Amino acid sequence: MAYKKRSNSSTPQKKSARVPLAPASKARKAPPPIEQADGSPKPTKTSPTSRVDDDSASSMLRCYNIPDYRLEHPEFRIFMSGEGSSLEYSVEGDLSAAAPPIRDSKYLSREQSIALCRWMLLNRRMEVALENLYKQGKVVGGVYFGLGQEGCSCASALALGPDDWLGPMIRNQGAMLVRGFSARDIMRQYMAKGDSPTWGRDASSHFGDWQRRNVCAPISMLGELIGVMAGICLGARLQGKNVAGLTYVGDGGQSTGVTYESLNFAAVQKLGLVLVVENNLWGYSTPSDMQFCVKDLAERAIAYGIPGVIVDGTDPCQVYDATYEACERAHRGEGPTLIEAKMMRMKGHAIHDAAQYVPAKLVDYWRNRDPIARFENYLINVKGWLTAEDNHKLIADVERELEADREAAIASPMPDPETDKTHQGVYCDPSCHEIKPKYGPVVAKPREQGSAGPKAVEAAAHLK
Ligand SMILES: Cc1ncc(C[n+]2csc(CCOP(=O)(O)OP(=O)(O)O)c2C)c(N)n1
Ligand SMILES: [Mg+2]
Repeated sequence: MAYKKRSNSSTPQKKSARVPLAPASKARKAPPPIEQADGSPKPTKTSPTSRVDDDSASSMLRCYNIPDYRLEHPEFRIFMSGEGSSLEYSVEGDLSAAAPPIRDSKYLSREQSIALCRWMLLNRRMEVALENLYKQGKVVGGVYFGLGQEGCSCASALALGPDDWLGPMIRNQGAMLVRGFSARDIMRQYMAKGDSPTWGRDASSHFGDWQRRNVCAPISMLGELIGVMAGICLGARLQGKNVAGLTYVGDGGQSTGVTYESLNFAAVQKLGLVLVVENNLWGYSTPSDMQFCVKDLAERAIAYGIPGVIVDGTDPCQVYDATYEACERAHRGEGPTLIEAKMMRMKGHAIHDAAQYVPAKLVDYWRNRDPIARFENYLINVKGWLTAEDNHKLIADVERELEADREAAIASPMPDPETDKTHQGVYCDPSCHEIKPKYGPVVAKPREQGSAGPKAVEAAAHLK
């Protein structure tokens, strides 16, 4: 059997202009005026809900704008052949193209850029250390990697303000580092140590910190975190503050029903959700070509009436700028943004998956677009913000930090069955702890005409 699928990515070699982020609704272009018999333009209605009284199809035409920050537009086709254990994928397209340059950020300073490079490096080296710990039999459960996605995780988290919230997924361990967790915390967690963030009661990256770091613990059920983050934004608004709630979903996870429901809710309520759709071309062993029919996942933003934007997920500057602008919108109370970050999952789903189904040529193509190597080169050779010597020092510093964290994590004790922490606090009761409003007393007032937020009657009902 030969399965041939449509092209994978965006339009070929179309040079994209730098376009400011604008809400899709605002970016709609009005349809060209249609002339009436007397030569005067015929009025047209563009609202999706408005009734159009004439029978002209073109009068109903609406155009949407999805800004695309990328500097290249790869075009591949994935073919599937064989069945069962002999099933394999092959790829066709221009795989010889040179990697694009890093796009200058509108916002990142020299210091921030160097810090970002360091986070990305720490993210990668920590995952190498975790892989080794797993092979030494020290990890309880599996290990998940964000290899090739470090720029996306770290740059997006760096764009958050102190009052904003992060809801990371399994591949966003870099985001957790940026938000203040240490590699030691993450390694202890994977080894289910007694002094790990969950005291050994859960493994992998299932932990957060709602008190100090504003991090919501990841949830395994794909898409569920989006509603939780929307709820956090709603809670903050009821306390008088518009915050951004950044979370992620994969190309596979974006097709879940709860993603639709949550994003629609956030859109209607104009909540500051920032959803990064990590289109890493695979959902387990299924290529993205076989998961959805839209050309770009950012297009789905149109259906929610919110802005959608495409970035190269291997370019930290593009990711930072798009996330920063989305957070700014969130702070202004203008509602959610969907950012599609295109990149490639450079390892299997988790450590147990050798990802032999991925065509080797495709891996080589994306290896050439390594976010860390390109960002280092950008800082040293393009911007002149880092000397090669400083870069060596930075790498040595990261390695030193990691080694100390790794040793401390290994030396940490396993949970003690006799201590109360091991079996307490799994279920919460009213005596356990009190969750106080973080930003101010909860208030619900009638919505002013045209402003964001729930209607008066709804607010009253919600607060009962
Ligand atoms: C609702 C739900 N369905 C199925 C799964 C099982 N599952 C875990 S990861 C995964 C694939 C996810 O692919 P994608 O969303 O593209 O994320 P990636 O792993 O590529 O980052 C699946 C199907 C799940 N965790 N939750
Ligand atoms: Mg995926």
